[in-house]
Amino acid sequence: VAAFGVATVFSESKAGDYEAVKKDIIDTLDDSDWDDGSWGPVLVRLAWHASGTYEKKSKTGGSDGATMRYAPESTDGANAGLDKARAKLEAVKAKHPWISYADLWTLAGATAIEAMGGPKINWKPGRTDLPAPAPGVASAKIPPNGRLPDASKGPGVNGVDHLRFIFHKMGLDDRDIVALSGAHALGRCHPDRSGFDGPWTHSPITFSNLYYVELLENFWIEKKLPNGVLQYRDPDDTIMMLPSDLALLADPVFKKWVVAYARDEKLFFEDFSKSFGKLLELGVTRGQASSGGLSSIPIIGPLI
Ligand code: DDH
Repeated sequence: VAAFGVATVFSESKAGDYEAVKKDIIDTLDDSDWDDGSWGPVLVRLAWHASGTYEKKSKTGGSDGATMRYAPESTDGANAGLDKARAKLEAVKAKHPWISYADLWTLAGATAIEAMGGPKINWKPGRTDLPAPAPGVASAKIPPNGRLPDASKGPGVNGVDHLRFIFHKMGLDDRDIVALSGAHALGRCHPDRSGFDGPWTHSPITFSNLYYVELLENFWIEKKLPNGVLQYRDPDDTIMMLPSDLALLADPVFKKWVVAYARDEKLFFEDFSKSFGKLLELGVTRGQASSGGLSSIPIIGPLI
């Protein structure tokens, strides 16, 4: 029973109607004024960066809490540009105020993958939002900078070691590393965000195994951008690879999976779906006192 004077937030869906949220996420994707015509890739990057801060040893970080709203995570250079993705989702949040930001960001990534032709992702709700810390108070629940991968590490063994360091600390393995990297079939680099420039494939708003095909079959030539950043280009200078992408060719275990996914898109879709599903679950405790939210939330899933 609502007490007199308590404001009611207007909701266009019933709490728990994730299908209604998904529909509105899909409706926000197409936009001829944004990059290659879809917000999908940057929403996938948002879901990944929200989740990839997880550290298994300390059980901190991950998507629960939606901590990217707060410094120092919000100002991490690795997250440059994701403020735009978060702002874009505000319209969806306004229509469905019952959903947590943490659920909304991860659902948006999973939904975008599916909408761009990718596999279904086993997304589960139940994340809660960390309340804003008091001004000037550092919260141990907000992960520090430096937990996400550094694209300038590579193309050789330094890149291999770095990828293992970053992903093994999340509790993910070599196969997950290669499968998740295939998300770079989508989207592009922006000089005003990461400093790198250009797309990895010729179809950046379609989920496919083309990242592995390009990585293996194209020639990759060093290119120094006007801003001094080093990346790799194909002979036509139409697509690019990061130094860290090329590190996947510098290790026999990584390369085995690159070859497997280049040859077999079905295998890639199956493995990506599993690994991305795992990624989105990292550190999600569903009310067991990790992010200070609701005490218990029924788990309804898989929904998509
Ligand atoms: Fe990534 N990524 N990513 N990435 N990523 C960038 C863009 C996108 C690295 C660096 C960059 C994953 C792994 C890695 C996506 C998804 C995923 C950009 C460009 C850089 C740099 C940002 C910009 O300038 O706008 C590095 C390094 C790694 C690694 O070492 C493994 C993973 C695991 C995923 C995932 O989703 C599972 C997507 C999508 C984009 C395109 C974003 C956009 O706006 O377009």
